[in-house]
Amino acid sequence: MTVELSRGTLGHGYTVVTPANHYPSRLPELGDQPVVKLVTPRMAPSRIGEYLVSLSAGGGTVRTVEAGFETFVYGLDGTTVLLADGAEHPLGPGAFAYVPESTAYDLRAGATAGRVLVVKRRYEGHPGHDAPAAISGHRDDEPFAETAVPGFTRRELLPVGDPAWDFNMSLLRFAPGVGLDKIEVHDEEHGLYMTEGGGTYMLGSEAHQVADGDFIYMAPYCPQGFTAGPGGPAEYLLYKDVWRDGFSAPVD
Ligand code: UGY
Ligand code: MN
Repeated sequence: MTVELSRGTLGHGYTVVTPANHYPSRLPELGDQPVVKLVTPRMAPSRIGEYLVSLSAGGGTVRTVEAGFETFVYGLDGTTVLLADGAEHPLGPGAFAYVPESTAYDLRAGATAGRVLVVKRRYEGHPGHDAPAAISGHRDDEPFAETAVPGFTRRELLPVGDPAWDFNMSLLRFAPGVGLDKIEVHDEEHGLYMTEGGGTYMLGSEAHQVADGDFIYMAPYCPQGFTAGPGGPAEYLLYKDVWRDGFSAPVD
C-alpha cells in the first residue's frame, strides 16, 4: 500500500483540513446527507462549528431549532434554498444568509446537488444591544473594498460596525504574490475556507501551502500570515469573533 503525503495537519493552535482529508459524518438533522465537520468545539478551544454540507438533488434537512444558537450559511455549488421564518433565501454560489439565534431553518437542494458552508455558534449578547435580525445577500451585491495593501481587497458580508454582532464573515482577496502586511497574533479565533486560488499560510512558525477548498482553524493567539501564490488571485471566506472581551463561559 502506498501512503500519500497529506497537507492536512493538526498543529499547535491550528488545523489544516484539505479536500483529500474529508471523511464525511452524519447528523440527525441532515438525514442521509453527508457532512464534513471542518471544526467543532471538540477541537478545543473552538467556539464554533463549521460544516461542509452536501445535499443531493431534491434532498434537504430536517427542521430543528436549537435554543441560543445562531447560524451563517454560504452557498458554494448548486441551488440550495434556505427556509426560515416563512422566507426563502436562494443559496447559489456566493449567496449567504444569517439565521438569528433560536430560529428554526431548513435547507433544500434544488434539481441539482448543492453544497453549502454552515457556521454555527452560541450567540453572545451584549447589554444595550438587541440581538441581530436575519440578513441575506450575495457577494456581488457590493464591490470589494480597498485596504491599505495594494492588491488586497475585502468584502464584509455582515455589519462590522455594530456591536450587537458577535462575529464577522469576510471575503479576503489577494492579487498574485500579495499578502497580509504582518504576522497577526490576536485574541479572536478564525475559521477560514479557501474559495479560490492558493498560497502560503504561516501558522505558528510553520509555512503551509494551501489551495482552493482547504479549511484552516486558527485558535486565539495563533500567529498567522498569508501570501497568495504567483499563479493567480487567491481568496478566502473568514469567520472571526468580534466585539466581545473573551470572558464568555466555556460551553461544556
Ligand atoms: O481580520 C483578520 O483578523 C484577518 N486579517 N486575519 C487573517 O486573514 N488571517
Ligand atoms: Mn486574523
